[in-house]
Amino acid sequence: MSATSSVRRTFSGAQPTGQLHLGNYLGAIRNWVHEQSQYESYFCVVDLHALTIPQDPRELHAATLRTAALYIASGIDPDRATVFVQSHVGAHAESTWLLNCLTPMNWLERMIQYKEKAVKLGEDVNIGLFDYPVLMASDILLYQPHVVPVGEDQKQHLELARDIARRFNDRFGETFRLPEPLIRKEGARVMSLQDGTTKMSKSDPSDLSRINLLDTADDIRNKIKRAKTDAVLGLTFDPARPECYNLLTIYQILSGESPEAIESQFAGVGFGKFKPLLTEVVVEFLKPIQTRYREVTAEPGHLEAILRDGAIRAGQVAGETLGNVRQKLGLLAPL
Ligand code: ATP
Ligand code: LTN
Repeated sequence: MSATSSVRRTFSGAQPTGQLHLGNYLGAIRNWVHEQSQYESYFCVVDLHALTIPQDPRELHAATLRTAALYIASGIDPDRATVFVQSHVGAHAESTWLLNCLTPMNWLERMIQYKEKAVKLGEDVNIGLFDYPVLMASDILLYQPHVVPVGEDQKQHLELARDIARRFNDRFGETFRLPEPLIRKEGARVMSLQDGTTKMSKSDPSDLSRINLLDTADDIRNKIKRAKTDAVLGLTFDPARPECYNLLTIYQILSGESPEAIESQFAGVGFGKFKPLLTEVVVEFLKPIQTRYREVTAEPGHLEAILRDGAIRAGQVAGETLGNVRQKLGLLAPL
């Protein structure tokens, strides 16, 4: 498939670390579900990215299957979209080496996610963490996608992928399509329940900071009860009240009500009244996802078959682009 093909494609992925949370769902996965009907879609469990921070091997193995199952449970239809595991398609790692040799160090030194994670990890920073965005660029560019649906935090990485693609095309001739980020404003940045100024994240050490898609009703009740709030009476979408803004936004997206209706409903109310209602909305929203998750994982071999099939389909597309890249670079074809 060349960059000029008329097939509209989308590609995205999430790391199998911990389990997916409401931020992942609202910022990314729910958009994938929407996109799959309009695009030829590739959704990847990016296990090689997870290795950039120390992982327990058994947990990584379990989290890879869990993440794939959660894609399906969230509404990704494996008959429409290709669901696969990154490390099952060797082209991702090979292409990363090739693109590494074109990417200036200082492009990577500017990456905010690297800088933030490096500070947290101290001495544990490895080259993979630094190189993370080039692996991500490979993931994307190999599939020639038109759009890449992600949360706000990934915008800079997408710009880098475009820069790498542009540089390759300039030097070696038109090869990669420059993908557009697809960042839906609503839900693009769901914040931690413990701090309305930092994003909800799988790697936050406090589980109270996030609502996981597989949390029980009791977990959810407890987390929302203990969520940080302010002392102002009356709930509003006021960016100066980050915790209030975040909880109302979650309520708004999950309930489907308009911001105006929500503000008027909660104008004279405090968090004590609001929190049980939010709990109910979240619990009800997650129920069908959790039921579907149990179904997907109950049938032995079902998920494995989806991933096996996905890797074959993904491998064909990625292999074609990689072959083209190798040829453009002047690498001798295998004899
Ligand atoms: P980690 O904390 O381990 O880096 P993460 O929670 O950021 O993980 P990823 O697997 O890196 O999750 O992200 C998967 C997708 O979810 C990406 O498209 C990312 O932009 C999106 N995403 C992650 N966190 C949020 C959030 N808080 N709000 C909206 N979107 C998010
Ligand atoms: N870095 C992304 C995960 C990711 C991704 C991708 C997203 C890896 N490769 C390709 C979109 C397209 C993150 O969410 N942390």
